[in-house]
Amino acid sequence: MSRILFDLCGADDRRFSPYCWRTKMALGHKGLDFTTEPVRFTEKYKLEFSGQEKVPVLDDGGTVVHDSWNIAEYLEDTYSDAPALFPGPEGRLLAKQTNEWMDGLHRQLMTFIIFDVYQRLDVQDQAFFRPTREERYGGTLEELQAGRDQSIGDFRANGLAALRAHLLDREYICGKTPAYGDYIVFGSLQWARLTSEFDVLAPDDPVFSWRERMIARADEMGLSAPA
Ligand SMILES: N[C@@H](CCC(=O)N[C@@H](CS)C(=O)NCC(=O)O)C(=O)O
Repeated sequence: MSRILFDLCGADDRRFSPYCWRTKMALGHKGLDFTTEPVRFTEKYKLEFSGQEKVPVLDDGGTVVHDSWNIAEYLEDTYSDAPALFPGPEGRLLAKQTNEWMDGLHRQLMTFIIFDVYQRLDVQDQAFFRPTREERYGGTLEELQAGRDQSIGDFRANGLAALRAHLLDREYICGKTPAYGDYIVFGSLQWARLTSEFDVLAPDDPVFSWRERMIARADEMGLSAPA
């Protein structure tokens, strides 16, 4: 059976979408083989069969699911004998809460790397990205990113405070071993790591050490991606 993940693609075939990373880690966790189909921002025709315009889209032997959260639920319910993405009685609810929390941090995270992301795109995608993102975020890409030296301190101290506190007495967000809650947050930090040399994490932060463990986890699952 073929299993294809439609995955955002930048210049030099760089795969950095935070949401696609959530799905890749979820597929790896379940031990499911897959291939990827690269999709540029300007290649939305490749997604027409899914009835919408965003990645990730999973074509699982003809079953088509889009949106990273929907895909995680689909995988959990369809491959229930494989390791759980949402372990424990309230696991799904807690992961959904993490999903909403992380999506809430995306706007700020994006402003730290927005011009770097642009520079990682092919020319035709740059022409799509600049006007759409400048309208959405209310400034030029250069201006938005230039503010990062002032705002990173607040993000590290306050934006990540709940996550840091949670990691003080556990190795992973989901407990002793990583699961989908970890993959949600990792997807976003991986996005920043793969697009920008600016590290959004301080090296002495427990969140930094957790990210190191998650990079090792991705390596173990055959999903290595050099920064
Ligand atoms: N809530 C969606 C968000 C998906 C999303 O925003 N994907 C971006 C790539 S990271 C996309 O396809 N953007 C296309 C566009 O902006 O036109 C999910 O969790 O999958």
